[in-house]
Amino acid sequence: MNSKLNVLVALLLGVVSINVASAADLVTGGYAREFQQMGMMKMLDADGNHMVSQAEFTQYHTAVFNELDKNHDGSLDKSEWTGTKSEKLAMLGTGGYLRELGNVAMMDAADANHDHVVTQDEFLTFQGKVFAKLDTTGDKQLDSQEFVAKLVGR
Ligand SMILES: [Ca+2]
Ligand SMILES: [Ca+2]
Ligand SMILES: [Ca+2]
Repeated sequence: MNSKLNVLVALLLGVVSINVASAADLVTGGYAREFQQMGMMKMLDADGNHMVSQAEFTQYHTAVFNELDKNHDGSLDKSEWTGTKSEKLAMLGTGGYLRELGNVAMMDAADANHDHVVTQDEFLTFQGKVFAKLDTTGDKQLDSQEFVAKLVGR
């Protein structure tokens, strides 16, 4: 009886966690809100043509990664992810954006193999998914409408 109950509880918990995972969006609502701003788009649009190309998106996030990676070992641990941001990094994004990026929930989202560090590869792959989700026309360019389009469901 007891073990049956345990199995039932485990099943229920399993169902709940699966539901949470499948309903979860790529990024947190706070991150989407702070990232999808025209001010942020300007920072990503390196050549100033009012479009953010996939190359610009990757270049930007490579720069962010390099600034987060304080000990330059090619991966971000929790203290680097959530820690105080360098002055150079503060130039790369708004305070709101950097605060939301520094959330543990965002680190978990980017940490594809769940080893509690985010490698540059994981970070850029994750950001590539964000780009793909925003690039609804699939032309590897984000115009301002795509950039601010609803990224998080609900
Ligand atoms: Ca551009
Ligand atoms: Ca590091
Ligand atoms: Ca990892």
